[in-house]
Amino acid sequence: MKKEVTICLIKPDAVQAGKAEDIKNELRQRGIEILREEERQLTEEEASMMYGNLKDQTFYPDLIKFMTSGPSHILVITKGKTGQNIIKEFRDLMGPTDVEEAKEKAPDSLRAKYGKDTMMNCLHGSSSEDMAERELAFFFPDFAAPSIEGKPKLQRTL
Ligand code: YYY
Ligand code: MG
Repeated sequence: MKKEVTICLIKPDAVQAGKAEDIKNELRQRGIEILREEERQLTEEEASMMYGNLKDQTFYPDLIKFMTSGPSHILVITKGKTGQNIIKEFRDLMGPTDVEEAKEKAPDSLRAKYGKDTMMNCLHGSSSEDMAERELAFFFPDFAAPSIEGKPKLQRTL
């Protein structure tokens, strides 16, 4: 049996504001399962791995500074038996990058509810299967999905 998972990272703005538990509860309320979690401050290497595609943007240095400014909560999440479509489902649940746009177009999204602005937008979610695989290998190199109810270990589909 294969199981799709993705990385959900609660950014330093939300952790600093004491919203991490509220966000995790929102995930659980929607049937999302947290398989792993770790609280720690990202290194520059980790932040640049996540955002390497943006390194020519003017906001990039500020983004790296922000992402390494305080603790994040890094989660491996899935949903249901197969996790099917969790990468996209979580991206939809986060909502648009710009919090103002999120409030306007997706008022129930987590960024609309817990984000501050375009950079301090409370959450990161892997953008594709390739990025989910990369981020998972980077943040949780020893990750193996747990066996459930005595079934053999699940394989990751990333
Ligand atoms: O995947 P997502 O986080 O929704 O947006 P991206 O366009 O990949 O940008 C990644 C990250 O960069 C965003 O979450 C905040 C920051 N950023 C910014 O500070 N200013 C922008 N104009 C665009 C993105
Ligand atoms: Mg992105």
